[in-house]
Amino acid sequence: MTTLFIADLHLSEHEPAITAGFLDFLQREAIHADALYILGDLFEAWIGDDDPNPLHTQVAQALAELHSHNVPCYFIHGNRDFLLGKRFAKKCKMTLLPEQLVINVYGESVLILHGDTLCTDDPGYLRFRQYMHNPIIQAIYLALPLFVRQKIASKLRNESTMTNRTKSSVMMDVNPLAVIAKLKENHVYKIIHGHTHRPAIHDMTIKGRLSQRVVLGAWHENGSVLRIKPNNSLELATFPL
Ligand code: LP5
Ligand code: MN
Repeated sequence: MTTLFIADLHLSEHEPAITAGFLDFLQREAIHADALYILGDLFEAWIGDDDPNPLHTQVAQALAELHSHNVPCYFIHGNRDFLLGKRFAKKCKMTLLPEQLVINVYGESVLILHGDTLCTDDPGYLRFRQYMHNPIIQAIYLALPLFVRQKIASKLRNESTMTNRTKSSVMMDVNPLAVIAKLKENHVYKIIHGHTHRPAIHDMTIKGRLSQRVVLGAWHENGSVLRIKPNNSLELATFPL
């Protein structure tokens, strides 16, 4: 019995080894789990559920396979795939969750989220995020022809890669005070997120009690997964793809 958490796979047709590693992970491990939580950025960039990319069909079929083995799969949007919608989620037979949620994992309350909203030292990004999450802007974007959407997505990805080079390491990480505030607001002592690509288990003390922040790793040469067992033990593992 294990509950699995992953994030930041950034799947794309240009990285077939990561896709192959993910499909293998689903077959080998996730299919035996109690549940799989995907905490955002499953895809490199999502431009709409109507994108006929064959990679998406392949991933949807593999995720739907979990459902047929009674393994529920849950998804929280990341900053790359925030447009992933109900139509694709239905194909994957996965449940779309709100941007942050307290879940019960073997009797313990755990807050899960992608992690970008904790980067409060980067107000420029948070403004950009607010703009990208505006429903009117999203509706206009989704009404554009696919090739235009693809062009805009590539432009945004390039801009992001360029501006990230100019940002400090502190700015690119979560803000520790924002983390503590989030834990307190939600009355939890455990938080799991991705986004920063800095896998670690951080111990903290909140209201005199041990508290933990788990950061999931991005998938590059290796895959990364957090396993929680019924005794609430945490194992943050990497494995070759
Ligand atoms: O993603 P990553 O790891 O590179 O960096 C993120 C932040 N960047 C982003 C941008 C995404 O990578 C782009 C995703 C495209 C998705 C598909 C298109 C959907 C379009 C929908 C329209 C409604 O999230 C980056 C953070 C970093 O994480 C660490 O937290 O720093 O933030 C930025 O790069 C934002 C910049 O700081 C500010 C904004 C630059 C504005 C560029 C405008 C270009 C306009 C072009 C329009 C055609
Ligand atoms: Mn991210």
